[in-house]
Amino acid sequence: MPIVHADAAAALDLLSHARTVRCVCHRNPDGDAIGAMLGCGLLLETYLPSVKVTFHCVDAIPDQFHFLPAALRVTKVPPPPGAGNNAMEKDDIIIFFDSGEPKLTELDRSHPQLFDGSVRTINIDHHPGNPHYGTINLVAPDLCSSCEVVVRMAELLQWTISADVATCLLTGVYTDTGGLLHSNTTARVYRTVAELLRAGARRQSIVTAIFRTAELSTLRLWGRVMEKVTVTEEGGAISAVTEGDFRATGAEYSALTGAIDYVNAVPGMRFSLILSEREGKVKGSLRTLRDDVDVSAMAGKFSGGGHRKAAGFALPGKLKPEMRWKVVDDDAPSQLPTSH
Ligand SMILES: [Mn+2]
Repeated sequence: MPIVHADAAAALDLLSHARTVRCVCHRNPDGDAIGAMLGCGLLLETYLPSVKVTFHCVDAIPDQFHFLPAALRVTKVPPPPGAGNNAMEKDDIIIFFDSGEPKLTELDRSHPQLFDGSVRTINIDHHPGNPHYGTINLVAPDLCSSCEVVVRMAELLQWTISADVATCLLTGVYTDTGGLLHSNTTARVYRTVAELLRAGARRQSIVTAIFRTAELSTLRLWGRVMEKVTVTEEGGAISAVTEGDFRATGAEYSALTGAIDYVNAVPGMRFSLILSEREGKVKGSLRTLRDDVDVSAMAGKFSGGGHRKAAGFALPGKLKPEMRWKVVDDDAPSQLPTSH
């Protein structure tokens, strides 16, 4: 369902009666989660000046996004609703950004009141499986990013986007489309980009920070990923990163983001996969360039999910390498017995 004027008006009605609006994005925040949260929060500060806006995420904002306006205002979890000096007030409103399901905020256990209807919430997202857990849901799976949802909301409310807000929102459009390269880059996305540039979005700062800057430790981690790519009989390009690789290179887990697009570049593959060990879990990131392969269904077999062309899963355990060797004799008419 596309977002219509009534949705934006209902959100505005809720927000304009709030004392504090607490903006929350998902764990391991990416450019879209951060950009949508900051961009929307800054818009609210302009158009609803009597409302106090705060920003929250369970995980720290990665350094590469610190150039965004208000990035340094993001704090950890919001106070729980209920009694006490710093408690969340009953007229506080929560806005969730880019969180396809409650558990991605990691507040579902510590703050269950945010999901059982006792606190009023707005759910701004673009993931297809979003179960509409908010009091008001601005969920548009046809849009490339949550940032594009915020652009749409501003359009419907006839709010003008400032250069600062445009910079936040263009960041999410860029990161969720892989720099306007993924298949979700529709004609509409180019129009959104044009609007944000016209509003003064600092495109070069985004390109430099997101696509043209990499820590030495990241490059070394990526080196290990590329070196270990193998190709399976099922047409998968697969690589793996162990805790040892993270330790030896000094790279953070988040440094792996983006490496999958290079593994996915091996010609003729049906899909690509990077497995990574993280604190007793193995995370899998899946990509495909093909229309006849659905990697979200593959991820689903391991209790994961995502989109048809980009998906992921996490399993408890660690990685164990397996080497296979085959003996062949070039001169012999038939193959020798195979040994593993
Ligand atoms: Mn997103």
